[in-house]
Amino acid sequence: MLVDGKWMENWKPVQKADEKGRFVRQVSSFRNWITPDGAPGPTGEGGFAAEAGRYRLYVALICPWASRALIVRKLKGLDALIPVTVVNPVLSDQGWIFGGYSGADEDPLSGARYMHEIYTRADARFTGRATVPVLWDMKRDVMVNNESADIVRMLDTAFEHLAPSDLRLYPDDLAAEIDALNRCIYDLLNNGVYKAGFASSQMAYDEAVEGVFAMLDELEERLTGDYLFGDRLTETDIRAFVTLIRFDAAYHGIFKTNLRQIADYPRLSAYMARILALPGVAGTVNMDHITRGYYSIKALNPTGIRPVGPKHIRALFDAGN
Ligand SMILES: N[C@@H](CCC(=O)N[C@@H](CS)C(=O)NCC(=O)O)C(=O)O
Repeated sequence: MLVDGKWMENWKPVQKADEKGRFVRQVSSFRNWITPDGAPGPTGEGGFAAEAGRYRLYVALICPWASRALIVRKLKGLDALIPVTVVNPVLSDQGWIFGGYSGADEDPLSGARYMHEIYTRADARFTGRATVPVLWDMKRDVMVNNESADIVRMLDTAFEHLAPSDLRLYPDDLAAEIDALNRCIYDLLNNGVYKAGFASSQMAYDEAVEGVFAMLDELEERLTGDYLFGDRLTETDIRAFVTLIRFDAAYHGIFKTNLRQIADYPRLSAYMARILALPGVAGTVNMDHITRGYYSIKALNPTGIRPVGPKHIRALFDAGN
């Protein structure tokens, strides 16, 4: 991680643990919002008006948080307005690195080698982990935001005048329910799999795995319609999807969340396939980056060997995902 703008030590996957060995994720620190006219958003400062070609999204295709921003960019038809840079799926000793892998880009802005250079460009004395996604303002040359939950929300509304869309992923009438379900899905499932994978005590692992499968069971029960809120696709579906699509291919093995697979849940499997079939979504899912990335986490898999299965995941590879 960076301390006072300097890279301090070799990259380690566990960001922080509590006294019982539970994985603790870092809180994001750049929290400005793009808005239609540059007025301040719910957090941070103003001055970030929606403009075509002004902002760049840095992502890793292995990363579920980055992927949710990427999916929303697609679904809202913002590809032409917001260019994307994809990092190498394999974390280096200095965190995310640019280029050097099929489907990974060089940094087009500053020719940076590591993602942490993007952070020190934003704040020369930055302390923390250099995470993706990052939304960068190429006009002011500053970081707008590095929290995917915020990025998802601003992409839902800020560019409406430039790219009109009927899709509203966080509609007012569902806001409270979306927030409540997001909280459970984040804690037990999205971050729950990481808590299982990076637990440093049996107790922390057991607790996390119990939460993961309790949440999956609950979602399976709930899914009587096409989406979690009936027939309307919302950001909650995108949040669930990014973990479901990685589950059998990566988490079930590398994070040991192996009580069941998504393939064992009929409704969740159909739901995942439904979202994958939405226009543009399949293009954001890169099974090679996902499996290569997770299975190269040295602390969990020192040899870096990628498993050949499970078999049903091969179909996703073969479909070009
Ligand atoms: N709160 C952030 C979390 C992002 C995050 O943890 N990203 C991981 C990849 S999945 C990362 O970049 N980790 C690099 C590191 O911790 O050094 C968000 O949702 O945007």
